[in-house]
Amino acid sequence: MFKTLCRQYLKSSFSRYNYIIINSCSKSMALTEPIPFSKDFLFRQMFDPVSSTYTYLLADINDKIAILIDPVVEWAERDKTIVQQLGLTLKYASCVTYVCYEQGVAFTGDALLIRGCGRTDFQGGSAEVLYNSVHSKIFTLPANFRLYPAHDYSGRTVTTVAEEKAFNPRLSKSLNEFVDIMNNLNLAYPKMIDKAVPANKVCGLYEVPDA
Ligand SMILES: N[C@@H](CCC(=O)N[C@@H](CS)C(=O)NCC(=O)O)C(=O)O
Ligand SMILES: [Fe+2]
Repeated sequence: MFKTLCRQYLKSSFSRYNYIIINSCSKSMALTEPIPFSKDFLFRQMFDPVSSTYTYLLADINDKIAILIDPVVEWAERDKTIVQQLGLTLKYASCVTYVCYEQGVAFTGDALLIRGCGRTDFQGGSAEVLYNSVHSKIFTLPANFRLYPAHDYSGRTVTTVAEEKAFNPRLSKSLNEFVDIMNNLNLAYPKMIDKAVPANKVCGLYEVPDA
């Protein structure tokens, strides 16, 4: 039996989406049947090309209550316009790992990225804590849960628990191997870190221009 897998990729030039449609007839461990979104669930994925950040708008279309996950302050006007035009009431905006069981999705923030993970070399970062948190909180979710990260640097938009357990080149390894990988990434000092870490420590409520 042929099943169709359709996945959206975002070109970071900000201008084009490519869709890859593959007919798959072989049994693969990583292919899972997604839990469909319920009819009253509104879902939007927005993108900031400067920091490669995804911002998610989720809403209940019956009571029109909305939440924003991983908002980027430079795009507050864009998000405000969408919320207003759709007649939604924004209840909450935050950078969190959030699991929505009913829709079969989890938003993984900087912890788990598609085939990657957030770096742990900032002040207070710990590879061991990250590994244990992903393994106990994300990898224990049902295999077909879709995962939406806070960033992707290669235009990928979504993954699944099954895919990351099988193919994540860091988090599928043992704890010791993971710590070793994370301690030897030798990443450049991030451009916006001196702004981002103090802001994150106060949940982003930092030098926010008055609305
Ligand atoms: N190259 C980017 C990196 C930004 C960065 O460090 N991002 C965090 C998430 S906010 C991260 O963990 N990125 C993963 C990575 O760069 O591998 C920059 O310099 O701005
Ligand atoms: Fe981030």
